[in-house]
Amino acid sequence: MSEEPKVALITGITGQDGSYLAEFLLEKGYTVHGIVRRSSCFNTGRIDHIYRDRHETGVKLFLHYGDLCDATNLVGIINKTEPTEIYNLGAMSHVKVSFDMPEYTADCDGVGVLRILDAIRTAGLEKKIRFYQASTSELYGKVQEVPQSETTPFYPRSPYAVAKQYAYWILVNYREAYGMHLTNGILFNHESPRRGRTFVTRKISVAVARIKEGLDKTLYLGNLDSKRDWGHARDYIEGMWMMLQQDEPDDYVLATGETHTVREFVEKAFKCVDIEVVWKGETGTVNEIGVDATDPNRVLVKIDPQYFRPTEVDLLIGDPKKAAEKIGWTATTTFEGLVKEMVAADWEMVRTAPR
Ligand code: NDP
Ligand code: GDR
Repeated sequence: MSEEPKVALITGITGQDGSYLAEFLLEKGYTVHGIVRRSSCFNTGRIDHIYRDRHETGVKLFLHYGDLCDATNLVGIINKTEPTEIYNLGAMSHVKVSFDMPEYTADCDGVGVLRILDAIRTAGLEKKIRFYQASTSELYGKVQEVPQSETTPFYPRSPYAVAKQYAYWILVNYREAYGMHLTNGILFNHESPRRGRTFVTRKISVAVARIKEGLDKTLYLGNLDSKRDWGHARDYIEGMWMMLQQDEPDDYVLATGETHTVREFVEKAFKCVDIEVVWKGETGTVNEIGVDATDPNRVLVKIDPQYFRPTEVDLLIGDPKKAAEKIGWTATTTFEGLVKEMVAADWEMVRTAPR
């Protein structure tokens, strides 16, 4: 008996995770549909390499204009593509920006999930589609317990996290109310050379490369003391897929189980290009400054208060036991390996860019 063809629909396909997931699913033989937003300039840089190949290789990747804020459009795309799996990765994903755009963030990241779940029901596909929601460790916000697991209480600390909490619970409600195969992946921070440049890890790796090449002098950062459980996006998108292959839908934490400060990331990243950072000034104050150990006159890092958030998430460290036991997922990339890969990629990018 031949298996039903696998068809995936990815919202947020142009983002970090969406691009890795599209590659991964195409490799597995899926037909992949992605939703892209109309923009005045190209916004498909992360997937151009697979989209272009399609003409020569017959790669089954199709793009559709759409938006999580447009219900009619979502119904149309789901009706037309009839996916067997939907990965909802689309979101206004920047925590700091969500304080500037709280209403839009609630609409896209919160109500957007309701729209897509209802679009599935409108299309009459609620028994056919398996759905993954990009939930987040930001739900844990103000520390209630460590490490954080599927049973840790939520205490969101940003408009982004509050919107994602709505998304989390509307999914659970629809799962219970309508028997749909809906899964929340509560993912801790995951990074890569494709990470957006305004997130702290990529901001650091790009700056390290530019400082090493003499193009910049100083990197401006906010809170160096917050701790994050950082993994590699490539590992985490595989976990998303593994969750949807389970007979029963459930919610899972994906994390490394290790935590590091932003300061450690900075030190390790500069170390990759043989620069040692020495910290001056009082810890945790705006006076804190990082200088080059071999040249104390060279200021590598300065604190800029504009990068602090009105409410911060101080400590994230996940407990990935359930994912390991139930679906067999574990993170494979170490913190050291992640930093090295990101710095190496950006150093190469900076070195080879036309000047
Ligand atoms: P990115 O910011 O890299 O990508 C976000 C994607 O969502 C982009 O494709 C973006 O399109 C799209 N998007 C934004 N607004 C809309 C909208 N209104 N309608 C449709 N699409 C939209 O995020 P990541 O890849 O890092 O993260 C993927 C998901 O996982 C997000 O939902 C994020 O909140 C969540 N998450 C991420 C974690 C991480 O550490 N990376 C951890 C936990 C959760 P465009 O390219 O046009 O901007
Ligand atoms: P986060 O990621 O808020 O954890 O959300 P981000 O990289 O933005 O911040 C991590 C920590 O670094 C501190 N920080 C700075 N952050 C940024 N962006 N820029 C700076 O200059 C800077 N200086 C210090 C922050 O205060 C914070 O403590 C990410 C996103 O991908 C979310 O979508 C996802 O849900 C969570 O990870 C899990």
